[in-house]
Amino acid sequence: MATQQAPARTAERQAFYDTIAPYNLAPLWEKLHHLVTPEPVTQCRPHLWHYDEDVRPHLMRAGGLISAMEATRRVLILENPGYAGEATVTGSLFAGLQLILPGEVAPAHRHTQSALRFIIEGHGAYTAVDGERTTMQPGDFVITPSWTWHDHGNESAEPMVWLDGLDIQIVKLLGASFAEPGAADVQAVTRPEGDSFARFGHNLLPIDWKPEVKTSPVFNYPYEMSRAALAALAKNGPPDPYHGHKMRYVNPATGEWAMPTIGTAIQLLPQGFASLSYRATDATVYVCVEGGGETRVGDAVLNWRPRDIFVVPGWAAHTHHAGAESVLFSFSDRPVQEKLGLWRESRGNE
Ligand code: 1HN
Repeated sequence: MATQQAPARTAERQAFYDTIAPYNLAPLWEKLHHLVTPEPVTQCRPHLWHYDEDVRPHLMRAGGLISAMEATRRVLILENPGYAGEATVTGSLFAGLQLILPGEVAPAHRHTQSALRFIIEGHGAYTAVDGERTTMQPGDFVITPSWTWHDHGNESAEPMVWLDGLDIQIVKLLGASFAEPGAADVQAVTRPEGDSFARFGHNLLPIDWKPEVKTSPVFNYPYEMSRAALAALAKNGPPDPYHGHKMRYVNPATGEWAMPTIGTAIQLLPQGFASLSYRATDATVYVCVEGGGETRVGDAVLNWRPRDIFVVPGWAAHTHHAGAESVLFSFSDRPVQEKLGLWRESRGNE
């Protein structure tokens, strides 16, 4: 059987390691057990942010300190305590909360990182993607595909806050980050609002259209529609014992995940529902949209209420318990793991 511990570091061996270090050489047998572990080992910690108490007041304070224009994006990073200083919520994904105040514009730019927005509060701000605007409502899931021009603006009378999820660490690992500012702060509108949804969001596709990119051509999945689907499922049959009523957001052109690097899902947990223990290799970020309950991950108990955000590390067995009928939105790097043949799950004591 392969050894799980490094061999003894004798004085003679250490002298050898010191001799070869200047040549940029190192002994694998000192590192092997860290590099190839029998099971996933992660720095990612279970963690929960209570939005109303622990995030919102600070976010509003940031609103008085810097404008969206000066900041480019006024975002407070949700940093996993296991990745202090690394601006990341899991090993692969970024999460942050973005505030845009009435009258503000977050200027146009584009980057190879893909972004998702999940709307937390406010009504009526827009995001524009490659010439089309969409007005955002709480619970909407909005996509900014890789390398598309995007700007945000708030023409409503209230602050607007959304959760940003980006594949920053994935793009960094692969050395594929490119970014550029737009020629103008606000990009020209070239198509009326709702145009993409009319073409791609009704179980119909334009007759001769073929997808040219890997991201869904639908860029706003309205909460109203996802919620209606969940309500029907909850009425029509029993919940899955591990997931409740859980649906993934789909690219209607391919049947794939809506985004190539970030998998997104929405689930309804009936009142009193207690899930059976489950784990999968994709660390997952959840947002409570409605209801309230708790998620147990090892010794950690994460108590969630609407607008709270929490993280379940990869390969950590966990259970959800819903006090009230609850809706959770979630995202992870599952599509990447699946494409690479790495994704695994395990139910109960498997
Ligand atoms: C970004 O460009 C946006 O476009 C949001 O709204 C969050 C976090 C890190 C890097 C770029 C946006 C971001 C970001």
